[in-house]
Amino acid sequence: GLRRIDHVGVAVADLDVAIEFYERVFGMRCVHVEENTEQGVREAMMSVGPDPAGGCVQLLAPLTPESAIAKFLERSGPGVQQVAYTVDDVAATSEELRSRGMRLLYPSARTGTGGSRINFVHPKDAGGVLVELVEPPAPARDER
Ligand code: V0V
Repeated sequence: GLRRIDHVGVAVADLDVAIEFYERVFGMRCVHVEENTEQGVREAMMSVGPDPAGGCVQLLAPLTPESAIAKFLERSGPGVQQVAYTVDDVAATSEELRSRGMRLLYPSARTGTGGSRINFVHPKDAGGVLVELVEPPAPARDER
């Protein structure tokens, strides 16, 4: 099942400009920057409070014009693109959600930020919200 909010993903045109904005205006701290070619993004994890496990904003900038983020920016402009939940077992939670009629975007999990394993529920099945499932890399970020 779902454990907590892992991050809220925000589509931005320019990653460095967005990082500076979130630091200066909201006082968030950039804890990780990564390029994920499979997902077509350059992304930054912004810790909301002192502990990133308390929840992050993930800034997402497109790497290519065909990427999901480029398409989103074109259609909707910058803004919230996804809500991501931490799960213990992405395969098991994906299967559970499939059994409840949700379309998962991938047959099996792909690689996300920091070596996590990720899958997504199609936004048309989840009330217009792109839902991401995140299984943190071992050792789990959250061992409670
Ligand atoms: C599209 N739609 C959305 C949406 N994207 N609604 C809410 N939130 C979004 N983000 C709506 C769109 O307005 C259309 O509605 C309809 O869905 C189109 O569906 P489609 O033609 O099936 O799909 P596309 O081509 O618009 O693509 C949407 C999906 C795509 C979600 C399938 O963005 C995707 O594959 N996303 C998963 C990968 C991803 O987002 N990667 C970037 C983050 P109408 O007009 O029909 O009503 S990478 C990441 O999060 C990482 C690395 C990490 O967390 O670690």
